Amino acid sequence: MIKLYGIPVSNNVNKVRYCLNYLGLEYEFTPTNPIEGENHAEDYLAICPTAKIPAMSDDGFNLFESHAINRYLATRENSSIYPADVKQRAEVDAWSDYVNIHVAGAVSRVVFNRLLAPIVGAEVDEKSIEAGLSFLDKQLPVLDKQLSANIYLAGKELTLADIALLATLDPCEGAGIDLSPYQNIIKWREGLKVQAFYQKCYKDFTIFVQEAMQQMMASK
Ligand SMILES: N[C@@H](CCC(=O)N[C@@H](CS)C(=O)NCC(=O)O)C(=O)O
Repeated sequence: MIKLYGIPVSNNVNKVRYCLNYLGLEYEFTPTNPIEGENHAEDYLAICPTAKIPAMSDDGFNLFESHAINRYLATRENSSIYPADVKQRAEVDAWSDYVNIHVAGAVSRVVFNRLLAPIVGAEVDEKSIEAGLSFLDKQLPVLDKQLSANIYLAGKELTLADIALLATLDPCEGAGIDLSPYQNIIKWREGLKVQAFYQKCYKDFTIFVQEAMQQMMASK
């Protein structure tokens, strides 16, 4: 049985949940909450030496990093969301890396400061929000252009690159990141958000944050 470690408020964790759902794989969700320091417990570090969420265990095979986990799962299932053809696969990797390196980091800056800092009692860094937003102003048009010429990021088929971007953009509304100038992204996103793999575990990000805050208050 596959075990997934993390909390649903993390879009990196949800990236793996969307993939598991898309592949139709059963899994056990094992709550591991960094806000409570559970990611530094000895038994978790044995699974995930980086102390990040998500991590996965597949009958004793342990793996961390959401993109590596998704590539493993799709390859294990022989799924076209991570194509076997070497060139198609490389294109999926290129778009996934772009999302992971250039988009996710900028979204995280805004999300952390606008939504999570109050929960963990960190100081809000307005400069970091500004830097994140101005970086997104440069990256989102690239994605919008790609989606004006293609149904999905890497062409005609849905791939891991789409799952990565979908999860990365989940907190945008809650964090006040305006996607309205990017109509191709909006259309692509609407088409994916109605699908079963997404509906099965999606919850409005602001509700996740409110719940996390309530839990924190209750445990104090
Ligand atoms: N590149 C990693 C990022 C993982 C990551 O940063 N996870 C955050 C939650 S979204 C985390 O574990 N934060 C807790 C910490 O750094 O202590 C991935 O894609 O899995």
